[in-house]
Amino acid sequence: MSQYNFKKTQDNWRDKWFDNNLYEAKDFSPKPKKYILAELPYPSGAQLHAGHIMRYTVPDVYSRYLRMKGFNVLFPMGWDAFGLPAENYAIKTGVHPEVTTKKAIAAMKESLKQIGYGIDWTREVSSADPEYYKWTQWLFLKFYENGLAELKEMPVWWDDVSKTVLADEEILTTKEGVKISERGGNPVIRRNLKQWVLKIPQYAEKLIAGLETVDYPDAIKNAQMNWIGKSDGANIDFKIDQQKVTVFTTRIDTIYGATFLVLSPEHPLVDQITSSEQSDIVKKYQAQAKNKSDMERTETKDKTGVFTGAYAENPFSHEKLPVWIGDFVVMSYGTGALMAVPAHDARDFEFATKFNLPIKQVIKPTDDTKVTLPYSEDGILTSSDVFDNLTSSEAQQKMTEQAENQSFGSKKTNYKMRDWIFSRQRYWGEPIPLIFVEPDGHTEEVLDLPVILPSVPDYTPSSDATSPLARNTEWVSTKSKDGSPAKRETNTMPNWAGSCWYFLRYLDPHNDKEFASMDKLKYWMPVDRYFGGAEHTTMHLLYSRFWYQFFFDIGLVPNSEPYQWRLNGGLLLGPDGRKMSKSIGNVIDPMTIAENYGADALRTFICFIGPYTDTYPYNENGVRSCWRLMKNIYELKDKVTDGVEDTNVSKAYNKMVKNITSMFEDLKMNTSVSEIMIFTNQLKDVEKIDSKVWNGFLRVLAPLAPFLAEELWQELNHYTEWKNENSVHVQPWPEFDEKILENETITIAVQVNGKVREQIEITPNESEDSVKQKVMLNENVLKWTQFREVVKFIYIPNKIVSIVTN
Ligand code: ANZ
Repeated sequence: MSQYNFKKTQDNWRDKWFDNNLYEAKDFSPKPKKYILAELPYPSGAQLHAGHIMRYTVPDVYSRYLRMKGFNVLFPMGWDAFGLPAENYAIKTGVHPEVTTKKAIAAMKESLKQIGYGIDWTREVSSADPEYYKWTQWLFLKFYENGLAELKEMPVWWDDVSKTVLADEEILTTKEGVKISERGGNPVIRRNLKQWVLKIPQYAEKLIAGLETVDYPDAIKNAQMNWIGKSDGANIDFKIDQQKVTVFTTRIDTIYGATFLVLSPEHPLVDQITSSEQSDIVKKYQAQAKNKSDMERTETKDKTGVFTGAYAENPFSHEKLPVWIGDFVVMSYGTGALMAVPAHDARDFEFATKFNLPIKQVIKPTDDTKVTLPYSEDGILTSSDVFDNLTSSEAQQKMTEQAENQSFGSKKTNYKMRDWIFSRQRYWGEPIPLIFVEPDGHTEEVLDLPVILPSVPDYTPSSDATSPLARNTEWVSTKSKDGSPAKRETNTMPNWAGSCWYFLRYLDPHNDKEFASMDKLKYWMPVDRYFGGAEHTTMHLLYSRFWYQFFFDIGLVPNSEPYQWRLNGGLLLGPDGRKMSKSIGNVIDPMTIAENYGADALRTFICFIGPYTDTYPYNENGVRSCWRLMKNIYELKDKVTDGVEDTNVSKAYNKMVKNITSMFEDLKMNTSVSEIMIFTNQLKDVEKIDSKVWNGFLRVLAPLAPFLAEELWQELNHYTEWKNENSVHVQPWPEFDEKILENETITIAVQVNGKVREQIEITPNESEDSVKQKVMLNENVLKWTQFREVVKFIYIPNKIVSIVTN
């Protein structure tokens, strides 16, 4: 008997699969298509890590299953090769990012092959490849041409260690309240800089509406909605002498309860309205506010502010309200000014209490319950003149109408979502394909794409907020279309750029005329299943939806949502149940597991530990038992022979195929491994295994343990020479015989008045009527029911019958 040798098994087949493009997806195949996408990795220098294995194993099993089900499956992979991780790694090691990235890509690709992921490598793309980023630049210019990319002076997060600008969503707050960069954990500060922004807020409504049409878990939809942060309300003008200040409110119904206004310290009116007595104190306060971020200002519990000395007139009540400035009001939201209604808003309440300002209730609950202020619910208006007794929503409508009729206000919708800062002062990214033409510095597009990232020797960040590319004066000076001297934009695009559209390039990776042909886009899009990490719920997933929606609007893609379906995967924790971390020393290297136990055991283990979405600790015993499972299966092969009919095995086989089919459909790879284990044990108990059963079993095993299944399949069929069409991985998925399962019986208990009186045999899923008939005519049951009235007959399908008589 030969021994299970996973290494030999892997070496036998891996190269044959990949050298012969076994997993190649065919454009325009008449088979129905399935586009299965898993987020592409950063080749950041290290090898494949546990996170990658968690991300890719279940999608790979699923793609393999679909391929066998007869779909034309596309399961591609590429490299998100630009960006900080690769650059930081290069800086750390002193080797150029181009070199380190290429090396990392080669190593990771090799690992992905080792694990046996059925990837179509003919479509491999790398975002740092000029043939790829040429199109990233071209697509950026589409935004620019359509007014959605703009150079804007704005306060940005500045990471002073990495010397770069970061977007809001790349910032974390520590327990101590310190703001740090998500990648690298460096402290960040606010700085005003000129930046390219993409105007994603213009797509807020489309991003909201699109969520209705896609199949994402509610948690993802909600997170995106919160990120977009839509607020319906009104802008209302308050007069301050000859000036007017506009406030944004979502609760115009509370306007009779407004007792003061608060302006952001940066509000342009502050200097004009501040009285001379208050001037010093206002200036001092403004200077203090400057050093805080918007987030710090809105999140802090302790409200601060100062009085400007000015008064504003409430356009409804005509009361004069004191005007304050306070840093909890941010200039970047709404109009940078609010009417404070302390009775109905918690922040205003805190402010009013602290500074002893009046609190006036104007909303009461619909019933007569007593309320404690601040009361922030909707209700019935009171102390609001002609609007008394209206409901909040009636009042909102009427008051907005009046404001519009009398021209002191209008309906307004605001979004929390900000312009997306799209430039970085770093080297390792796509050059922004624009030039500034002298003498006035107006921007002009570079038409000759790609703008190649020059290979500079020194790519360390600069401390003056310019990109390292700015030091390369030869590259920076160029000429405009008409020959005028011009300077290149030296900022590069952020990490996110390449991943906004990579899934489109997979569809036509070698096209040098277009980013992808419309015919191919029409055939493959949208993505049927998109697997990724929870950390990408609001950034990558929103950004790429925005790009795609915009491309749809300008006719570049065939539909308006890129991903039909999305699932976020969980994490693999260290054996101690904590997040893997080098500093704790609990990092598990998947390649070491694969070396010790084989890729099939590793894959099966990752499937077995639980549902895709959950997070689990690594467990060496679990891997070992999956290795044992592989070994047990391998050893069964010597029992295989033709023509051994065994009804029990046949039933078990059909049941196993049926269960695993529905489990794979539902992505329950964890329970499918249990099914394989149960069935393997059953086969261990029989003397001979029918070759037809074995044939079907190997096909079911193939997605989970592709190497072992291939080895045994080739042996079963006595193939001597490799041919793609002989691979187990392109065989049809086995059918199961429902009839055999129907004949299977299960035994269930029959209780009469709480006591078990009989066991009867039924077939699974037998109808209740039929079960009832069997039960009521059963001799032993009749003993307890005859001549009595049956008041209840309860049948819990496939479990128990319970009869109650009087
Ligand atoms: C009066 C009022 C009464 C408000 C009330 C709320 C409750 P969301 O829902 O987040 O959009 N606000 C307006 N501009 C602001 C700014 N620049 N910085 C901080 N706060 C600002 O919040 C809208 C509400 O936040 C607005 O409605 C305003 O307070 C405040 F019972 O107006 B409200």
